[in-house]
Amino acid sequence: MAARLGEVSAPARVAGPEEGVTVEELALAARNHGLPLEALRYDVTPPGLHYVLTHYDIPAADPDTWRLTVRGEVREPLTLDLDALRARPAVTRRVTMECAGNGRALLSPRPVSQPWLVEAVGTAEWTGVPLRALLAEAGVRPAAVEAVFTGADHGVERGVEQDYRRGLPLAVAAGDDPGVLVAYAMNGAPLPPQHGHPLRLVVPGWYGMAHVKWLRDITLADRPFTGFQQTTAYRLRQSPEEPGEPVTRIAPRALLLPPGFPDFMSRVRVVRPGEVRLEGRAWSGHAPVARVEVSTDGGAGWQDAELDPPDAAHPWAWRRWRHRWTAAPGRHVLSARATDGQGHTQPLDQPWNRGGFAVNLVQRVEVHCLDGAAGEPEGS
Ligand SMILES: Nc1nc2c(c(=O)[nH]1)N[C@H]1C(S)=C(S)[C@@H](COP(=O)(O)O)O[C@H]1N2
Ligand SMILES: [Mo]
Repeated sequence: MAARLGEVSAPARVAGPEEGVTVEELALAARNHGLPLEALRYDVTPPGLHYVLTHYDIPAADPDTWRLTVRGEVREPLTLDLDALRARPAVTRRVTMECAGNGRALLSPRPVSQPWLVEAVGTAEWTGVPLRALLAEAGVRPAAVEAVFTGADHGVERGVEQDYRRGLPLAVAAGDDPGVLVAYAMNGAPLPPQHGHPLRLVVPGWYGMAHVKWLRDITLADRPFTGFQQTTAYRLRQSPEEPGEPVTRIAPRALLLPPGFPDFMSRVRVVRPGEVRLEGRAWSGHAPVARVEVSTDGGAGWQDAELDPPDAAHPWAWRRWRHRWTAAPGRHVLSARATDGQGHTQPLDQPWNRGGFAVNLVQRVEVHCLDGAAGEPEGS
C-alpha cells in the first residue's frame, strides 16, 4: 500500500518566504468553509453558517442501518442503532467549536494546509446521549485508559491510509466536565451530512479535531492511542523531528462582528464618522471568558469592553461583548482581546508552530472611516 500511495505521501510543508496560497490550499478552502463573520451576531449559529472541516469525503450514511459499537475493554459490548440511542435520556449542550488550524494562514512562514484566517468557528446546540452513560452501561474495565473514536470516512494523509480516528483519555471521555456527548441532533434537527450525520462526538471546550463525525465505533483501549491524527497530526512542534505536545483545549479568542459595510475585493470595512457600536464574541475552552478589551488604534491602547453577564446554562458557548467607538475620518485598525477565568489570554505577536495549531493571535480589522462629506451611496 505504501508504494501505491507514494505520490500522495508528501510530508507536511511550510510555504516558502514569497510563496502565495497554492491551488491545493484553494481546493481545501473551497470545500471547507468558515463562518461568515457577520454571523457572529447569532447566539446559536444557523445551520449552514457553522464552519465545516472534513479531511476526506463526506461518507454515505443510511440512518436506518447505522450502528454504533462500544467495545474493547468493556464487560458488555454494545451495538446501538439510532432508535436505541434516541430512546435513552438526552441532553442538549450549546458549544462553541473551533478548528485547531484557525489562524494558520496568517502565520509567516505559512504552514501549508487548510488556509483559515480567523473564521473556523461556530456555536451549535447539540443533542445526544452523554458518553459517560454509554460507558457506564458497557462497564469499562479497569485496564482501560483511553477511548478511541472511529468515523466512517476514509482517506489517505501523508501516505497513511486511514479511517478518521482520535482518542480521548478515559478521564475526559467518562467525566462530566466537560460532559462529552454522542450527538444525533444539531440545533434541534438531525445532523446535516457535513456535520457528521447521523452521529458525532461533541467534546465541549476542545478543538474541533476531537469531535469525531460519522461516529461508528468507540473502543476502550488499555494504552494511549498512537494513530495518525493523534501522534503525527495535531501536535505543537517547531521542527518535524520532535514528538511535540498534543493539541487539546481551545485557547481564548475574541472576534469582532465586522462593523459598517465591506469593500468587495479587500473586505476592508467602511464606516461613517460618529458613534459606531462595536460588538463581537469571545470564547475559551479552558474556562468562561472573564474580560474582553478593545483597541481602536492598532493595539497601542486598550479599553475594557462590556461583556454579557455569565450564562451558567451555557458555560461552553461564546459570550457577546460590546463597545462604543467614535470614528473619525481616516484609516483605523480595530482589535479585541479575550482573557478567560484562568488567566489565559491572546498574544499580540504570533506564536508559531509547524502545523499552525492553536494560533490565537489578536485579530486586526482594517476600517476606513469616510469623511462626513461623502456622497450618497449608489442605489439609496
Ligand atoms: N470523522 C471525522 N471527524 C472529524 C473530521 C473529519 O475529517 N472526519 N474533522 C475534524 C475537524 S479537524 C474539525 S475542525 C471538526 C469540524 O466539525 P464541523 O465540520 O462540524 O464544524 O470535525 C472534526 N471531526
Ligand atoms: Mo480542524
